[in-house]
Amino acid sequence: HMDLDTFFVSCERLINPALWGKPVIIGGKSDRGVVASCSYEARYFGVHAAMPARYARQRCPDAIWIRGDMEMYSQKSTEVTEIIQEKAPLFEKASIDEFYLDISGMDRFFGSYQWTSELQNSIIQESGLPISFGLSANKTVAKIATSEGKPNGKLYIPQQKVKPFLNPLSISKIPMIGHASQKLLFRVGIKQIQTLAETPVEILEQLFGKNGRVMHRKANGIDPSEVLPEQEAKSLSTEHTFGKDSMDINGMKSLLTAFAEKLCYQLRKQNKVCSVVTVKIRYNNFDTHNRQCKIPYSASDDLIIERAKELFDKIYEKRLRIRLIGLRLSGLVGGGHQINLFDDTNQKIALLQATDQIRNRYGKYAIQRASAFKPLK
Ligand code: TTP
Ligand code: MG
Repeated sequence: HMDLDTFFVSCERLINPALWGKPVIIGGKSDRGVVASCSYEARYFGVHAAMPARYARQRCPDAIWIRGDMEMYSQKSTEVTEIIQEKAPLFEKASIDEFYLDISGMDRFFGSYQWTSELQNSIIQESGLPISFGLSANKTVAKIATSEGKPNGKLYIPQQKVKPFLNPLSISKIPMIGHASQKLLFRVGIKQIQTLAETPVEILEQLFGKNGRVMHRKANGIDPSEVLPEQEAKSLSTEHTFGKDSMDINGMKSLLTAFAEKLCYQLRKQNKVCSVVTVKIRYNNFDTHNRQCKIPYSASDDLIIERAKELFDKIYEKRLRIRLIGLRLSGLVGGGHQINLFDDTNQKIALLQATDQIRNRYGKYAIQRASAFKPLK
């Protein structure tokens, strides 16, 4: 597993070396903003990713704030991806700045640790960005090793060291354990990975359903999931043909709302953001019209719902009956977790995360905006 160090900050330092050695925060500084990425000098004061700007300002008043430039970051991300692609036999891009590589077999020729160290050096030399790696027997342990070794880390955990490595760590280090699961586990007295590993799996199943079993396995250093080479989707779309042609404008907008919610959820699940929104209308005479607009990179429902409705207003010719309506999100790039945009407020992000968690657990239609529910006339 490889992950770039303080990725957005490191990109900014490339174009402005004066930022080296200083506390730097990427994100919106206003009361509504959040921290997207921060340098270690800022972390020293307790600043961390996803922290509301208000708190970050209090903790580190001297930090240098930069609003961020997604365009540049995704370009640098592509540059690093290309270096890895050229050298690695099989890799998966897991987010804007992290990669899983399956290098089984390389050890016979080079020794895996040496091979990965050389790749790390090439990335640093060629892209100018610092990157850390964790090398181990599976994805989960490798990812945890990366974060333990950061920054400029290179940590190798051979199979026989996996348990001793994991045991003393906090359960929060296991990638699937988010804030809510952590709270629940803390409440029943499970804080260390070792305790989690020794908890009977039935108890975890009672608490977390099927996920409990996976969690238990991961705590024991077991993760059979494979490195999946990228099958890059260029766009996400959905459309619906009506049983009966309609000219109900509010009903159409409600449907577009439901489409946008569904697609944005898919985007966030894939750690992606989009930059183009397209609405498609087919009238009952089969005339088909598309209209698209560019947006700043986003996976946020609010913005995309708003744009979709505006596009609909622009292309819909009143009193014509509609046979089909569709929504497409394109211009996709890896977006780095769930928070991509500097305009999202804490409450909005918390709301998206909470609804995503409900969907992850109970299915993608478990929760929807009421405005996505207007029956079509
Ligand atoms: P991370 O790899 O989690 O963070 P990082 O690269 O800044 O720091 P680290 O050295 O610990 O890896 O995320 C990669 C980028 O994704 C990060 O630079 C900014 C973006 N991001 C957000 O926009 N919001 C978030 O909440 C997080 C965690 C990351
Ligand atoms: Mg990173």
